[in-house]
Amino acid sequence: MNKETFYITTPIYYPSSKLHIGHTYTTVAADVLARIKRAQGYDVMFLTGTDEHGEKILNVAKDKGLEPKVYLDQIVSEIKELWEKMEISYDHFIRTTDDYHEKSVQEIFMKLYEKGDIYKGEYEGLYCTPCESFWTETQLADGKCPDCGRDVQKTKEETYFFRLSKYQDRLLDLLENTDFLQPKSRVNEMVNNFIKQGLDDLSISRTSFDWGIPVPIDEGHVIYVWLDALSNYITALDYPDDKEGKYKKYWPADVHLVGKEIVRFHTIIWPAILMALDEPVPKKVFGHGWILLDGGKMSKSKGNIVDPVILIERYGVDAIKYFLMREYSFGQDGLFTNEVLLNRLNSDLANDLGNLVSRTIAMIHKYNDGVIIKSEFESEFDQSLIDLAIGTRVLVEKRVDNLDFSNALEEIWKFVRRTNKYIDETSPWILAKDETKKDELDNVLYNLSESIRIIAALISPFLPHTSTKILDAFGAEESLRLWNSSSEYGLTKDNTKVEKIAVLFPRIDVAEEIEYLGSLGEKPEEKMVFKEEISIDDFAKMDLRVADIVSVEKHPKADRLLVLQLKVGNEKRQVVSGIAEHFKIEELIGEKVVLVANLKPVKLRGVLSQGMILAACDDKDLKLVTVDFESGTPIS
Ligand code: ME8
Repeated sequence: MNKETFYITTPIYYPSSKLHIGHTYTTVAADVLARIKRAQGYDVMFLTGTDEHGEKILNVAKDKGLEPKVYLDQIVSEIKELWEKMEISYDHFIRTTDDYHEKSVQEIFMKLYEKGDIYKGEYEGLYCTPCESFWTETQLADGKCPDCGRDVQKTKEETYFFRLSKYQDRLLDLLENTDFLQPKSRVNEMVNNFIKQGLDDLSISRTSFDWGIPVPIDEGHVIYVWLDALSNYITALDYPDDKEGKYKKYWPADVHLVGKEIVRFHTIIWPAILMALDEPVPKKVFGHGWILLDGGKMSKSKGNIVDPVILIERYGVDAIKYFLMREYSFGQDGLFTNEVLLNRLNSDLANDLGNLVSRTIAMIHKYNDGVIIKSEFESEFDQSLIDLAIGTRVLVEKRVDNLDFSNALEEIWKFVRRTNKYIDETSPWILAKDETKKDELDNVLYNLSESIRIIAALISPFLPHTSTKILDAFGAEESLRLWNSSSEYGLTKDNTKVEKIAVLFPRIDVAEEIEYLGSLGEKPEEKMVFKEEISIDDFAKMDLRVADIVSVEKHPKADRLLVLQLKVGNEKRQVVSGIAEHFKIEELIGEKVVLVANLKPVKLRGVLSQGMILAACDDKDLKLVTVDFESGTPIS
């Protein structure tokens, strides 16, 4: 029997610079969903990739002095490395510069053209290059791009148009009367701000640059990035040729995961293109919220990004995946701070899960020589634990089907906390003191082990490593690791050996760690440039003395200079110094300064200077080096 299919996609990201934790967020969510669906027995197709055409990419490559493809190959391999580090289980990675994609997009263009849904005209409008988006005057926010807040350019050029307006009624029906767009709260914006305002036909080609897929019938035009980009979801399945039947098998997609700022493209333009191609629209588009930094969206161009590589290297992949999926409600925006991250890791991973596992393993070793023993005993606390053990899987699945990852994990953690409570309720350390209660103790340790096995199986799509470590430690056979076995109680066999393991998630000292993380954000120090080395003998030639400033006058010819009268022991010295702009005369009198006493006397603008005094200065400030010591004292 053919398995039921599940097709899930992330946006294809712009490789205009390194990806950040925001991109990681969408991709981890897609990965978790893909892993759960595979575990449930679906034939999953999980697609991600990169969106490589357009003016923005061209400009970045130009700035670096590279051919676009050379630049892109480099950065795309970094992106793939990131996904490897994050253990993203994608089935296919599409690049819009792949030959098969370019060819298919041209075929899509021709299908639409031949149908009469693409026609040539002239476009006049406002264009935001960083967002690759056209706007009308009314859509601007204070005259700027409503998405990124930057300037837009008036653009007038010959262009091919897609008859978006023709699909207005069908789009309205799709958005208002189906579950196509999730969360539902985003429907109003699309309907009221875009569709009901009246949809204009869409410019889908550009002539002002050539980094794009050429319009097959018109050499001077390249296909506008969004038609190119959105088509990836079907060209990756070999549409339109479909020689291997992938398109037939997986399309329509079960869900496109996207950030909220590109919901418009995915729920208006994309379904309209598919309608024009007479193809089914995706089953669902989910527009998730943004991870914000200090109230603003993280953005590559603003430079305020959180580097996922730094985080996973320090805390581990599982911890970061857990944090992203648990901390934020998928449909809503959420704030990222180091403190939020560290507190979450401490409370849920180090305390709740980590402690449960380490306490249980320690007790099994201390009281039962590292062996789980099945017992006939039943305690009054067992049933509620077992009910939750059996019931949690279905609750998790329901949450995941609604893309509510945070509450899916919360369902598992309710069970984790319940299991911890079971330890307190049954107090195995007290049972262990009474030989007649051995059966009761075995029962407690068995229930703890079996609960932990189920927890480990349930977390496997979210924290694959941690899951494996725990299941290995508890000697779980393959069949006891399966997703479905996470709702079957009592599978752990009598006499199963339990191994000791290292701490799963060490507790973090939040204050210390925040200081450390803060220091990572600082600019690396520029290397100091020192003067040429001198020997100790060279230095010994200098005669440095403490000197009292007795009186001060302005230099008669130079505003910058002051003429200082100094007392050095019994001697008097006159020094001309360039410190006039930093001090008032009266501030200097009485200061005990350091004089280079054996400097060859010179005349500065006609006034004799017998030595110099030492000062420290940067761009803004200057301070005299002072020493509270008897005048004339040598300094060495
Ligand atoms: O828009 N919080 O690419 P892109 C949460 N190429 N998610 C975030 C985020 C944040 N702070 N920042 C980015 C494009 N994302 C187009 C897509 S699809 C046919 C073409 C995630 O590199 C989120 O998924 O700007 C968002 O939609 C996507 O990255 C934007 O990636």
